[in-house]
Amino acid sequence: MSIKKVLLVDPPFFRFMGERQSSTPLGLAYLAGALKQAGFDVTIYNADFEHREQVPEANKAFSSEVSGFDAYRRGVTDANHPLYSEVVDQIAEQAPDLIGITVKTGKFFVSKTLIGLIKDRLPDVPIVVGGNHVTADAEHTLRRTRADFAVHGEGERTLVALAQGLSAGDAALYELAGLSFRRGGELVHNAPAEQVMDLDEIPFPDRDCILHSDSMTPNDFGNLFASRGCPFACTFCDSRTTWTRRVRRRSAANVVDEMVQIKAKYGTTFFSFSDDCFVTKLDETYELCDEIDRRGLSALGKKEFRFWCEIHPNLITEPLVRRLKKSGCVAIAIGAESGSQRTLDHINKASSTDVIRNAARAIKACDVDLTTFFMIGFPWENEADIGATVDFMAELNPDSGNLSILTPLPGTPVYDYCAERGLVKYDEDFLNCFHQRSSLFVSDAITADRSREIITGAFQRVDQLIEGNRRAKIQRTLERVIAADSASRFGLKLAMAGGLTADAGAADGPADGPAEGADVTLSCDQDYASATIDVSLVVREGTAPEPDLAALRAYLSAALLNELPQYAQVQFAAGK
Ligand code: B12
Ligand code: SF4
Repeated sequence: MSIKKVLLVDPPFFRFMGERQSSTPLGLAYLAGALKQAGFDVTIYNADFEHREQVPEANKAFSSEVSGFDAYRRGVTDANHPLYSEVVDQIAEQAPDLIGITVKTGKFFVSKTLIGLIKDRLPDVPIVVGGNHVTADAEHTLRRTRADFAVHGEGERTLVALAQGLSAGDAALYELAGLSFRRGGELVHNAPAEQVMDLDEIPFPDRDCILHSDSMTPNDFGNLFASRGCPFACTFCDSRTTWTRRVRRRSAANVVDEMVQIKAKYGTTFFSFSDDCFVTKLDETYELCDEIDRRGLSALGKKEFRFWCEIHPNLITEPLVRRLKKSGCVAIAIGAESGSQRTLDHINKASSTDVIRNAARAIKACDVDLTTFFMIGFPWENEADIGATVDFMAELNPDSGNLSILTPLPGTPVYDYCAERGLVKYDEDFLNCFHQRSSLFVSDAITADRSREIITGAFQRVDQLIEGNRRAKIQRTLERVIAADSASRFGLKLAMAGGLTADAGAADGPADGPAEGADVTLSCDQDYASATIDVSLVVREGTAPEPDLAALRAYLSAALLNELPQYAQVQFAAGK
């Protein structure tokens, strides 16, 4: 069989909820880079990206995810759902010789149905699966789906060797490390593949071959990895199943080469380091910062270049944050996980609420945005633990953050803990593998009905907290922008009319500003993922001469976006 064209597919998930996932599927892009280097023609199809309509990005208001998840569960289990036929049509249209599908545990059921439908339509095209779920349990994946091959662990080398072996009809492919396959009625699992020790040897992820990439925004291309692996061992986390606790790091030059390439090709301004633990050794982090500076990226200013990363709280200090900020870091995420010290100990976070508090303080002290990740619903937790977690999140007062419900992932110690107590059903519960829903709540101490109340209340509180902080930040920024116009260039004095409101129409009542001039009122809608700042300008009666409002609008818009480049636009209320 001659293999020329390989199609790599990320199955839909958020689209069943009426949302979409538009960022680069990085694992597939890495595989595409390696396959292209070996001479194959490759296309990536992110079937979770609705490219035709403006549907919301995933991960917006948490309280709305709960209802979206019900739609997902109904859709996923219905093989006649129109989304499946659309995806299979797209796949068939590509006429691939080999199909690779990435399978996370939460996408297991979608993948299973999809593979069945592809096999019905394209019975002669071999299907290989890989990804986190396959690495955790290749046996289960092959047994429960109609895939022909499974690649476990790091995929680049094994997939290239498999495609070459299939193309050449070489029986030696069945000896490939990292491969599982069917032989007669049996499943065969070869030994794990060696990891690539020098990550610089791996070609850059190929983002050019993503289908519908012309509908992606420049920043959808900005997710990247500077390292693989995390030295910590949190008991709920599945990262080490694929990457192990040994950290391998790309050279600073190699990482920045990729950033420069992404920026030049796609106009990306915001880069998101998805590393499990962006900082492990300080000297390596500083080397990366130096390289970013040396190549002129940080000098571009945050409107043109900025980045985000996640760091373990134990490693955060003010000098580190200041150094990162100097090189363009505008936001740092910490896996705070819990406000209950007994839960932190139980999950082996190797940290304490005091350490986490200090890490949050250090980030805020440097005026870098703080993102916090918290989890509730561990099997041993009671209402007091959950309350302590939501209170702790409120105390840290992050600029953005996630509250997740524990989903036990197969292969993790927390999964084993739950399994021993009969709290999870293997396979069946993979349908519930989503951190923002209440359908699988494994706490022993809390009833299902009560858990739903707790989760709804907690999500609402988190939404309010984050939305409130977002508004406060925009208001502080506008106040700074207004104060900076000390020369009153526009022939009138500006004043904030009251606080930032949620309603664009609220600009009518003059506040305590000057008798002449303009009141500026800001609003932002309640959408968690809002990318627009609404501004109202109300010029006080009797203000003379008539101010140049067009110039004023242009000034406010440019100044706000310069300070808050994450907002797509500043828009002025009609007629103002
Ligand atoms: C960024 C990220 C996200 C982003 C994804 C954005 C995007 N465009 O991809 C978002 C926020 C959407 C996300 C969502 C979720 N995520 Co997530 N995510 C990650 C994170 C941090 C990085 C992913 C990544 O880019 N990895 C880098 C690439 C290079 O690795 P890779 O994809 O695994 O691919 C390699 C191999 O696995 C293999 N491979 C992968 N696919 C294939 C396919 C074939 C054919 C072959 C041969 C090989 C192969 O080869 C690749 C190259 O070596 C990982 C943690 C991590 N360190 O990986 C968690 C992780 C993948 N997420 C996880 C989870 C649980 C979730 C959620 C369920 C959380 C939730 N909200 O409920 C959802 C799932 C949504 C869904 N159903 O898909 C778990 C998955 C565990 C599991 N067993 O499935 C991880 C491992 C986190 C963890 N520490 O436990 N996530
Ligand atoms: S620090 Fe993060 S990536 Fe590392 S084990 Fe803990 S949760 Fe996983």
